[in-house]
Amino acid sequence: MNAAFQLPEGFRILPGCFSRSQQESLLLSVREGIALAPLYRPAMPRTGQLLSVRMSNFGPLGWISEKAGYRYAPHHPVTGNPWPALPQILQNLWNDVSGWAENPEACLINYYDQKARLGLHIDADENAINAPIVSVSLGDQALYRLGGQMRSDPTRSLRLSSGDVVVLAGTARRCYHGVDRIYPGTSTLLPKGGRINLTMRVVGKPQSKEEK
Ligand code: MD3
Ligand code: FE
Repeated sequence: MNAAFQLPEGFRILPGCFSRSQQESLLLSVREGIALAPLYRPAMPRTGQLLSVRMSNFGPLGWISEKAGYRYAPHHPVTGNPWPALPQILQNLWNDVSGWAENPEACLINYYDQKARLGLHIDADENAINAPIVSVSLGDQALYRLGGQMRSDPTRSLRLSSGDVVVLAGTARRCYHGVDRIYPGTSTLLPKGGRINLTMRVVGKPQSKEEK
């Protein structure tokens, strides 16, 4: 089925990058973060329909979705407080695997319960479109789908497990991707099940209207 699909240039998966004990300490940091910046369900632009994935962020900027549109914002949309700082363990991962000199400004926390999904999309709200994205999976396995730069391009499905890290650089950074399903009961990391994905991104300065 995937015979014709080549992984895009710049796609790198590091299976089992985090050991169980590292996953546990990362989870503690995530819990501290979401105690300050609770997970919330973002609304889709225009329709206001709620996403099934719940979200929060670490770092100076957070990715938020509202009826008015998607954007990076310095404050939690519900509490109005600044996002908690990026945990050192994630900064260390960025330093080890990104190959990028600038620090990530945003780390999106996605929480998937057993029914949550994320439709096929491109991450295009960052100005720093050449900076890589680094993502970590925790908890239940996910069926992750990766396509090409056009929605109609063929796609390939991969299973992501707890502790896996994915680095998206080069062409891969601009490819369609999504999460088709969660496999309940495939990890013991989260006592109530589900999956957490952490995605670090450089946002970069907004371009002026003239530059666009
Ligand atoms: C491939 N999250 O938050 S992470 C997202 O598992 C998002 O929660 C998914 O897509 C998740 O935007 C996938 C891995 C990932 C992140 C960005 C990508 C894969 C990507 C950008 C381009 C291509
Ligand atoms: Fe994405």
